[in-house]
Amino acid sequence: TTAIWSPETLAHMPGAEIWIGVRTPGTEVAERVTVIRDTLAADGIPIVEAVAHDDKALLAVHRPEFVAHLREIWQKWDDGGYHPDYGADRVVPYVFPTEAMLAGMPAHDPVATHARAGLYCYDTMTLVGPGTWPAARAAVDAALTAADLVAAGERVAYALCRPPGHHATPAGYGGSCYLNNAAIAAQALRDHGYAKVAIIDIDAHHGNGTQAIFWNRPDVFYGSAHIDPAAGWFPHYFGFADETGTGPARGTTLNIPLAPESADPTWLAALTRLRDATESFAPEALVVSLGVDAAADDPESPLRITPSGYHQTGTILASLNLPTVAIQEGGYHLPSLGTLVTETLHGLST
Ligand code: SP5
Ligand code: ZN
Repeated sequence: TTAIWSPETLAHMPGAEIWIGVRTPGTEVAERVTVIRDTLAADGIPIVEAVAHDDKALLAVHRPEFVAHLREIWQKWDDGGYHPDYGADRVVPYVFPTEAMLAGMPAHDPVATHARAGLYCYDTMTLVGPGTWPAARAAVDAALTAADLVAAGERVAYALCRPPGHHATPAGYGGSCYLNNAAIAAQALRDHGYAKVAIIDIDAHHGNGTQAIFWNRPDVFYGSAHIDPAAGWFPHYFGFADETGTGPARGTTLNIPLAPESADPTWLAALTRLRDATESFAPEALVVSLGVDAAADDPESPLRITPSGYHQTGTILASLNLPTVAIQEGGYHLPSLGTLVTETLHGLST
């Protein structure tokens, strides 16, 4: 197993997240990366820096106008004087042009930056600052470097991506995610010639962005076990068992929502179901959306998975015997984060 990271991923400092109108410090911090990197290093896992890649796979999964918006919105916000005039040191939308406002009418594209800020953003938790684009784009390079290593013959490569990606949709950011690193890795594997690719998402939250990107693509399977959105958990609107894909992709999405307080036995049974469904899909490569926020001590989910549970998760996925790209997603308990990741990677490498 080789790990890939980029120092540029440290540049993203959202500084806060605004949840139910309250500005809190936020848990998706740069220290997540250094903690994981230091634990991997202490464990003897080789770590290399990401290699710069072009936008081909990125633009195959995200709309170009969305990508351009993310690249430019911070500079426009800074130029707009929102910080000196109002104390707004991050991009935070205040108008969201959802169906509630559009009401079926043809909307005019606004010019004002404070209006445009809501165009491609779907929550108030996911702030944009000066380092957001460089970090998100560097995370994509880490994912693409991992895909290259696997295509060149490594059985497992791990991209220490930050910010995470699985909530980023074809044209929207949210849930602390901006660009969908796992979807881009899956697309890159397709471009490398793997005819069918499966994504198994073990982050505690449903990866609504990844599901959306491949919703009508029969060549990419999406399977996820996650905290039941019906119990009040993000992303709230998606992640239910009846979401299975559409058209030619019907049956290539599998969601397994889990009750709060679910522990290793329930979790490992779900992972085994995901494994078996993946085997039936018969992919040529695997992407693992490797969030570790289902851990017992994580502040962002009420699931109760142990380090041993993560090791066994890796073992179950390894039994698919597929070239595997693992992509870091969530995981917010700094004292245990590194161990949870290395346990999973050890399992994956068996
Ligand atoms: C990638 C990822 O794991 N995204 C998770 C986004 C879910 N965040 C929801 C935040 C809800 C408010 N957090 C309050 C924490 C209370 N302990
Ligand atoms: Zn998560």
